Amino acid sequence: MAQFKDLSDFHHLISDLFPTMDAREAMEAYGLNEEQLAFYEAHGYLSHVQILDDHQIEYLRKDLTELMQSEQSNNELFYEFHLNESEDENSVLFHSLGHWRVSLGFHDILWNPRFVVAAYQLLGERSVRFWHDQLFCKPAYHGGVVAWHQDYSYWTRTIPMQHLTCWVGLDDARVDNGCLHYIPGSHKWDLLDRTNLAGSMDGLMDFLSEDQKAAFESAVAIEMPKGYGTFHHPLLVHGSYENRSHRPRRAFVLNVFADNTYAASDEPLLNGVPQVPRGQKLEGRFFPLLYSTTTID
Ligand SMILES: O=C(O)CCC(=O)C(=O)O
Repeated sequence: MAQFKDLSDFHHLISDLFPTMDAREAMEAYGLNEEQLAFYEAHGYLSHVQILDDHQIEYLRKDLTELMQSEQSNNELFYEFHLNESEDENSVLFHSLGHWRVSLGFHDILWNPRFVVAAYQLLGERSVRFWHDQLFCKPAYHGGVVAWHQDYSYWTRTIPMQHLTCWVGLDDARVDNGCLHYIPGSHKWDLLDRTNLAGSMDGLMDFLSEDQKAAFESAVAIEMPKGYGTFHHPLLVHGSYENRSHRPRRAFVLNVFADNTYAASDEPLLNGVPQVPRGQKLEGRFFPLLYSTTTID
């Protein structure tokens, strides 16, 4: 893993892990088709989009191993670092934010053409700006849950709601190792209260109507090969169960919003990031533009 001091200084690919392409070439090579876009619109998610090849998976796995060392808990470049967010040693959930500043691979993944092109299209062909990254890793046998939630319930400090999440597995994701589950169509629900992310699966149930509870009977398990990504809407309800298998379930998440998103609070938006006054546009060092419409006109 590269030992740069703070990779947020660089708003472009640094390594040769991903190909350098202009916006048009990237769209021609990796653009989503009409059917995929219509599926996202109807269901609130789009899964099975290839994001990484085998070499890129191996590279990111090596970086991940170093990022998960306990010494990293002293690294102030992370926005958050939890060796076990659940606080129960029998159900471990490693969770971090801000590792794009620390690791070359997790920095460059933000500019991966396969990712940025899909994000641009799913945001309704609007320029894509980085919000933050996340790692969610569950060790074999005792990996913890991620409670049912809507992402935007944690993000109301940024407006308007024009956000998008991409989850990518670094292991094959299956029901037995705690893959993501979605409630299709829940992106059309109103914003619900936020719950504790780790610990218990069902905190959200207290806030749901009977019809909404019934929708959980149609939950979909997102089983995907490693290196594939699933995109979801900021209101889509999702969560994941324990890892009961002998395999780890390692994943990273990229959270973006359309350009022209603003701070809705005077509180710091992310730990260690200078405060952005309420009403000011999110841009600059910590919120780089990843794919711009102007470059493909
Ligand atoms: O990795 C998981 O199990 C949960 C991920 C998640 O909540 C998200 O992608 O928003």
